[in-house]
Parts: sequence; C-alpha cells; structure tokens
Amino acid sequence: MVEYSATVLGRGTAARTAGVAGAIAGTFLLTGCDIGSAFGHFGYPDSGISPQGNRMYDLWVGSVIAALAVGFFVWGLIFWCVVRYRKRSDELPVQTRFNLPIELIYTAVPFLIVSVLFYYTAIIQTDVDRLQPNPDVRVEVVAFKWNWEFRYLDKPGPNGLPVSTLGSSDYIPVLVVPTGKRIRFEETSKDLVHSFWVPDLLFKRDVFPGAKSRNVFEVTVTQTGWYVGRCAELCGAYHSMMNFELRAVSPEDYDRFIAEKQAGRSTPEALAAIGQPPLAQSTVPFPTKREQEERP
Ligand SMILES: [Cu+2]
Repeated sequence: MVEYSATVLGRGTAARTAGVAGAIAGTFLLTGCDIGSAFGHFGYPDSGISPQGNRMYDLWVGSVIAALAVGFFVWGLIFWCVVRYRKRSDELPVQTRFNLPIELIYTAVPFLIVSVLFYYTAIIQTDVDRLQPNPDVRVEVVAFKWNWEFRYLDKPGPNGLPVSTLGSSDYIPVLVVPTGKRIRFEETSKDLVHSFWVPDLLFKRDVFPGAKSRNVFEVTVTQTGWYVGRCAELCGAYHSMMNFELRAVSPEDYDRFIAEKQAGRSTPEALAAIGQPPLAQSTVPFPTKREQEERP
C-alpha cells in the first residue's frame, strides 16, 4: 500500500521541494528584490516614492513568488500523474487507502506556508503603521462631501488657526509636503466614511467621522513631484470627483511655502512664490453641472 503513493511522490521529494520553495520565498521577502520589475511588477503599481510603499511592494512580490513556486509544484505533479498513471488497460491499479508520511507532509507544509506569509505580513504591517513620537510635519486631513481640506496643525496663520488648503468643485486642493521628512496624517470626516488614497504611496486609509475615530498614519515621501490623490470609499454622487494632489517639494521650498501661507497667501499664490505650478498638475476639476437633456 505504502509503496504506491511513495512512488508517486518520492518520500523526501515533497518535503525537499517545499523547503526549497519556502527558502526562496523567504529570501526574496527578506532582502527585497528587483525581480518584480522583470515581470511587470506582478500587477502591483510601480512607485517607490516612500519607504513604506517599498516594503509593501516587496511583500507583494515575495508572496507572488511563493504562490508561483507552490503553483508550479502542484501543476507539475498533476501533469506527471496524468501522463504516468493514465489508463492503459482495464485492470484496476493498486488501491491505496492511506499513506501516513504524505498525509503528515500535506498537513504540515500549508501550515508552514501560512506561517511564513503571516510572519512577514505582521512584520511589515507593524512597520508601515508605526508612529514616531515627534513627526516632522502634522497634517490634519478633513474629508467632506465631496472634497478635502488639509490643515497644517503646527503652523498658525494670521488668524491663529492652522494654515490650510480647502478644495472646491472648481479647485483641486494641493497638499504640499516636504521630501525626506516624517509626515503624520490625522484623518477626520465631517459627514460619512471617505478614504484617503494616494495611489503612488501604495496606501489608503479610511476617514471616519467623529473625534474618537481619528485614523493616524505616517509616511516619508522620497521623491519630489505631483501625485494624484483620490477618495477610495464610495461616498455618494460625486465620490469619483473627490480628487486632490500630493505635491512633494524640497524641505527648503516647503518652509518657504508655509511662510507664504502664514503671511496670508492663498495656496496657488504660495506655490507660485516657490516656483511651483500654482494649480494641480495630476488631475483637473470635473464639471459638476449637468446639461439638461433635450426631450422631444
Ligand atoms: Cu469620499
């Protein structure tokens, strides 16, 4: 009985193959890798404008490689069995009721795979969610139907309130941040659940109403540029128009921008003053007026 199944798999083969697959996946997850770029990033966006995003990218690439290793192993077994044990005569093959070593292996190996994936997911999630005691910049993100306001909490303006940028249906709010600095976002909503999403950060987080439901997270942006931001929670009629722009500038330009804002300038004026395009470059306001259809 035992010989049949042992022949199918080869006793040590499954364990060795699983070990090799695990080791390969573990190596990719541990070291981070560029192999994803050779395969179209396995469907993940190519970004890398924040170290947090890079870590999530590595987790994705490692997970796909682990899944492919398991997939090729299983497909190989299936095709080998189909060919090797195809029907050759009407004689029944040896009937096997159980094989303890193989049953132990296929119980233990999935447990090991899940454990490895769980371990790296927990490590990277904890790292991405980590808050530092003294972030360099604190921005309050206020979501409302259907736009955004960004308040620079530690930077009071002429009226003593934090300087801010407020979006409207005619104006895409530009969220200016410095590169290389730890930025803390504190989210709150004025009405219902929205979701702050900058695709290039490979990150989004829901924005809840209520003082007790503030979501807080931190990122570091490493590359200057403009990146579109969106609401990722279906929040009503104009949800799809709830866009903003993340504008990453050098720390010196950021300080000048804040100084201009504190002097009472509007965000487009302050952006122009530091040599930046005054309006959003990654998206444009959507027309909100609907033309009445002519009816016969
Ligand atoms: Cu929304």
